[in-house]
Amino acid sequence: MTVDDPLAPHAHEPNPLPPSPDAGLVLHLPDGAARCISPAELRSLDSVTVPRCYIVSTGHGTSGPFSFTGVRLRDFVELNWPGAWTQVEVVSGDGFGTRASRAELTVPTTRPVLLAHTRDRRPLTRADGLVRLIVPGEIDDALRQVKWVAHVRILAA
Ligand SMILES: Nc1nc2c(c(=O)[nH]1)N[C@H]1C(S)=C(S)[C@@H](COP(=O)(O)O)O[C@H]1N2
Ligand SMILES: [Mo]
Repeated sequence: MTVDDPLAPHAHEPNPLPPSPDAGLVLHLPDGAARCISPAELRSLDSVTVPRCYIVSTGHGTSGPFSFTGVRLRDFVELNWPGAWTQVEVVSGDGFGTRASRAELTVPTTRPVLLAHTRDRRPLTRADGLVRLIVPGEIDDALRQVKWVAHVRILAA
């Protein structure tokens, strides 16, 4: 693991600026195939809304509550990869990321992990973080609330 690894522990200092104007993301499948997903395509999928989400920014205070709407990460994975999988890596264009295990993503909950495109019923702007990973269960800091998701990688082992 190097210091440039986006999945390594990160600083708490949030980057306020989008790394690029383009909000498309690339989905990487376990067989090596990759596919571009536009925000429009994401918006066309079944969505869920999770109310009362907070972004707990260490050193910058907490913002929220927000209601985030988006596609459950679990649904997104299963829609695109019907085979076996063990975890998902979600990485931004500015080198910030997190991973979630299949166990975490498939536990029954009304507050699932989302690929969010909408906040408080308004489309997220690129500056807001479009597309943004929302992990409602993370309530002590915001290190998994990945803005500007650029890569979603499904891992099978
Ligand atoms: N892509 C990306 N996502 C990120 C960060 C970042 O630097 N880059 N910072 C994280 C941290 S440390 C915080 S506190 C929140 C800040 O989110 P906000 O800008 O919506 O307040 O974003 C998180 N997600
Ligand atoms: Mo933070």
